[in-house]
Amino acid sequence: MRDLARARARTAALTDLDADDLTAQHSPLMSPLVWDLAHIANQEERWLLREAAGLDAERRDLDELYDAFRHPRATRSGLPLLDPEQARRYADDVRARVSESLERCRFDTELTRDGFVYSMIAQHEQQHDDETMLATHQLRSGPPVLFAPDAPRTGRPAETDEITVPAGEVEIGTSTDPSALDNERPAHRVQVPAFRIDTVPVTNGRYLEFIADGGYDRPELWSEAGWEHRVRAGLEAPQFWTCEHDGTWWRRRFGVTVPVQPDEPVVHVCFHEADAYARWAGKRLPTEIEWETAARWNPGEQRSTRYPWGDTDPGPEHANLGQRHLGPAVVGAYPAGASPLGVQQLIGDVWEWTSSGFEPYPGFRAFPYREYSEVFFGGDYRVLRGGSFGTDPVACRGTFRNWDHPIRRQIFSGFRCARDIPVPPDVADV
Ligand code: AVJ
Ligand code: FE
Repeated sequence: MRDLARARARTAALTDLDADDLTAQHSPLMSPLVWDLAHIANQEERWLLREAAGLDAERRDLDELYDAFRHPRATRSGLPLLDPEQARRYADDVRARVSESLERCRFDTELTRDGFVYSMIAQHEQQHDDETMLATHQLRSGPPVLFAPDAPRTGRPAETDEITVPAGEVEIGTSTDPSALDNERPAHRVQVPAFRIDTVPVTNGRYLEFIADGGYDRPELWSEAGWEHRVRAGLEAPQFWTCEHDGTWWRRRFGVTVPVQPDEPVVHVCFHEADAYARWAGKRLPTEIEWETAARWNPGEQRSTRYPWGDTDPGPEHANLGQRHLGPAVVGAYPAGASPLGVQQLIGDVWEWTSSGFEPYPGFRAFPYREYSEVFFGGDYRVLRGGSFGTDPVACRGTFRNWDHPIRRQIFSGFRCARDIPVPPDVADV
């Protein structure tokens, strides 16, 4: 219940705007915020009231209106949506009945065991808060309405740019984490060859070198689909960046224009930009298996942990999560969050693109509904890992898998690079 209450406080803060702002379509990529508000409540009604507690519907008539698969985001402002006051009241009414039902009945079903469905709904609300509502705030024009203290500005420089992860048979995914969603299951072992991975996410400073070296003008650095997109969309720099006449770079962040900080992770790049940068750097993006190996595998203990630093819940010393700040911290800001091998900032700051498409793990079973993961498998998506500064800890762990289209960059997406370990010539010869 604490997770649900925290989610609702955040939703309230993200919808503390006047009615025009809440019903406006700020971008064709996003719903009006008032849609998200009622969709969150409708999802909670379906799963916590009707399915988990077996209670009567509050507003079954709203199921169709707030079904994300029936209405594309760009069309939602034209629907007969609840107005902001009605949406808030609907969300409050559902929550009040959920609280009551929790005190009265205790079903033990697969859905409710270990609090799974309550965690699922808290994660659902937080995912909308981070990935749709916070992104809508970033896309919205006008004066700032969100405020937070600056993320840490000092970091301990890493001793090496890359970390070698030795080969091993590692555990990927989980069968025991009570809050794991269906696509994180089941746990399975994978033989992972040794590889190198960047110690920290790619910074704005490094990314500026790629731009200065003509990275956006050299088709050989881009995949075919990436170059086509780069030309069609006119990409020249990360989204929300502008270059002044004097050559300085600025970026708009939640309505405030700030200088691009060289030692912060780059954010608002699409998969294709990350992929081109990696080629320019003589590297590649990690697969999601490699990313999870770096984030969870403890070679000394030969086991996988929930987070890079172990199994304890994330605190402010471990990672930049939970919208405590409105942007990523500088690299090196979270030494306490490093993995046993010394890889830093895998959790928090920016979602990290991987080279992997979104596919089921061996033995996958859709639960509790096909539309969470299964219908997206095999589509035009790439997996992102690790969570951003806006991700709540309830929806962030080493096994958590996010996905989006490779052209999307309004999300809080960055990346780090990896590479194969070169085979020494004397070994290759024999
Ligand atoms: C996991 C972020 C891709 O936004 O489509 C929200 C999360 N699923 N409501 C999405 C989700 C249903 C999902 N992502
Ligand atoms: Fe949803």
